[in-house]
Amino acid sequence: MSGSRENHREDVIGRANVEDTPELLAYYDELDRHSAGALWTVANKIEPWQPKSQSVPVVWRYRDLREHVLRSVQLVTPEKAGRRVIYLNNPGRTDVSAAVGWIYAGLQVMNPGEVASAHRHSASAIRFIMEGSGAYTVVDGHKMTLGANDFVLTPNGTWHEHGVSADGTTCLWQDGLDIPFVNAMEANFYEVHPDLSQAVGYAVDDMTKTWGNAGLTPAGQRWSKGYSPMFKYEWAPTYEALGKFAQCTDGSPFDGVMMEYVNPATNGPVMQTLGASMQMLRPGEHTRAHRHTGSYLYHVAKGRGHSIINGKRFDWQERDIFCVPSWAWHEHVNGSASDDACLFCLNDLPVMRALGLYREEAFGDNGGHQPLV
Ligand code: GTQ
Repeated sequence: MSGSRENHREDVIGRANVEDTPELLAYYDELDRHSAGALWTVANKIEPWQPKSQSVPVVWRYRDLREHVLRSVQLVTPEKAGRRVIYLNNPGRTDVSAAVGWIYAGLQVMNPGEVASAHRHSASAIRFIMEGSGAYTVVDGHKMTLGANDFVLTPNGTWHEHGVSADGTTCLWQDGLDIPFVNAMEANFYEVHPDLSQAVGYAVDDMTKTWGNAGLTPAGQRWSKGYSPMFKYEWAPTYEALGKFAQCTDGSPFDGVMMEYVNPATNGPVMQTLGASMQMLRPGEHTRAHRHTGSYLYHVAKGRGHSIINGKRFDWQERDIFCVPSWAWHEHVNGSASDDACLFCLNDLPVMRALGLYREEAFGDNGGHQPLV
């Protein structure tokens, strides 16, 4: 028995609507034995009217999770664990270890002087620093130093290792990767560096010093790889840019003052599969609801507030992480009347856009706000 055929009966002309009979059930069993099936038993499921995300909206509260992440320091070493990470397991996506949709996320902790061995894989990653000092990542021989709300790219195929310098403090950060997506594509390779670590071959932070200058790129240098040469994006210039943009825009009715991190060589997304943005919700701002295809994983970089996702309220504060599944209605509220709130977002929009799957819709009723359920 295929088991999936009881999920859907819709009395709509043009949609599958075949009653089970003993003869048909026997026929389905026969097909099953031949590793085949009748399309009308699954058609309404595999071709929904609109996207049906298996992910559920979740807030991972840092004040609840932090102590559990820190406990892992007593329990395992980076050498034994490879990566000392507690991953965010969306209740609807435990089968693929995703935080939302096809995006994986985890919280990693590292003590001063520790380093995780160098490796590379087909999955692309970002590492977004939450707390601590002395964090660094080496990407293909380029060493990037990292502070809170900075993030570094470790694009697919690049050797990378994470560490915390001996004079630093315990660091916690969020990893975000496209592991579930690359696995779904059945294209994931993984390799440990033969020396377990790589030599640093360039001036520290060179890729950001070279490519991260607003409106300027290095004369005569070309960059043709599919990911951004600016391996690290820092918080201070990001926040400054949002502040400047806010002076001359009303912002998006759905997202406030929002800017996308780009590959300075192309103005495209930072990596081929993962995009990132930072948005500022001004004091008291309450955005209008909309929905779009693509999965969003938000990290509260600053402030506090709440989001209403598919009619349910989710409160958040600094360092919390929450997700908006594909095609879920969502609107954001800054909970402070005097200070701004900033949301970092990791998403799969580059995939949606590249494949022609991006679609967006505004919530029309009720002044653009969802009724709470
Ligand atoms: O740093 O490359 O959280 O490969 C999970 C898998 C981080 C990494 C994770 C990984 C990484």
